[in-house]
Amino acid sequence: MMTVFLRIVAVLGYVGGACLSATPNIVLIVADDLGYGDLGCYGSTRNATPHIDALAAGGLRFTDFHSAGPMCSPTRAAMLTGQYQQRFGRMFDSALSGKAHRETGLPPHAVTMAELLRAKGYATACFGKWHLGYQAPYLPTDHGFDEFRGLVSGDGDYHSHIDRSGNADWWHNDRLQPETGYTTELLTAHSVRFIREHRDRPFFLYLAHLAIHFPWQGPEDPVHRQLGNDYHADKWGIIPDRSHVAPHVTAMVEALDASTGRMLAALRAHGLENETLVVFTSDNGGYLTYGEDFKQISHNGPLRGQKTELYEGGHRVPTIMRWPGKIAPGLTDAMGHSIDLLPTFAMLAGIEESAYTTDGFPLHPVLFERTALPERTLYWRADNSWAIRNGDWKLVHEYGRTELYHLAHDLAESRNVMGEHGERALALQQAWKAWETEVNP
Ligand SMILES: [Ca+2]
Repeated sequence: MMTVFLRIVAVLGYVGGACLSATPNIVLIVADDLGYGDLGCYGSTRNATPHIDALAAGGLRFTDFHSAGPMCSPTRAAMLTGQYQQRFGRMFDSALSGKAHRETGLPPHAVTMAELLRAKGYATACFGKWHLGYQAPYLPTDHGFDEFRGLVSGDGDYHSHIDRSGNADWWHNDRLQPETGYTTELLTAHSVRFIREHRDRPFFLYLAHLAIHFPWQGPEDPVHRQLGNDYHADKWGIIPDRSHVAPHVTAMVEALDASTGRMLAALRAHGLENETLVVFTSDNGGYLTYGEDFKQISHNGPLRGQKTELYEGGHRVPTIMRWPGKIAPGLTDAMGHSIDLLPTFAMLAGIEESAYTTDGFPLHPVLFERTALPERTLYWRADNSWAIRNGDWKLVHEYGRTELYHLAHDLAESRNVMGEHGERALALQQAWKAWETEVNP
């Protein structure tokens, strides 16, 4: 009875006024390090991504969507909690390290979207890379997920599932449980199985791919890591031509695309397409190069910079949302952000606003009415780098320099207009400082 009730209950409190007839299943697919230009629908001519392109053709494709950080852990903390990750401490400015952060993680008091949705009757699962804590009480099963399969560290061998420190890193809930197979395919198989098992009730599936994070290993590339060896100085995989990493990454992107195709086919096979919101995004921008050697890795389209940087290439990410019959297909230049997903999902599930706090906006006006979001300012901080965005203006502090860009005229952040707009830059800098003072715990 509960299930039936949840399926037919109207979504209340929707600001736009349109009445959505049912609470959808939610499938959140997060690629890792996937650049703004790595998909066909975002202009890639190198990678064939027909399934993700089809998802985009049937949904809404964002051109101005941002990850909360230019690295893995920061964005994940923000996305799952709907709050700036800085509220949970300085360690979320960067990636959680398997050496320095083994005893800590996303704090137990943080309320995640999985906890909120589970309390509303959703079955919840996380399949993939966690990277928000290495042990209890920081694991997915401590944060609202009924089921977890995958890895807790930031990277693992795609075949042997050994982490950078030489530890086994493949889990079932709160225990290590090895499985055989290529990471992207294993995660997909669990996801397809989960959809089948929960086809008759609302579910929330967080498919947090490791792809296309290093080690750069396509399905046909060899095993790289063995138990007990340290790979901190050799973490990238077996790359015979370091100046041309592209073939390995393309194979990874195309496996990711095949995975997406299987997910969409599973939804279709169970008749769930029209009752499922599918969100596809990335946790940060792609690497173009790494160190002196590794070149031709990802593409960030026309954007400047790459993963770890606060230029657009570090945090503007491909993002698609599809819900047939509810979200009209098309393109939007609305400015979205990782922190918007939690309030969006919460509103769709009819969760009371008093149940959570968020720094984000529900994306309902964009998704269902194609009207503008309220004006707002977005903030980033990554150790010594920071950025602030208001409208088309972006002030970015990177490599010790502070620069002002007008993104509508200069998406590539090539012409610093600080000299012509000093007062604006100063106002943005003050706003960023006020934000930083406010978020620090
Ligand atoms: Ca990442």
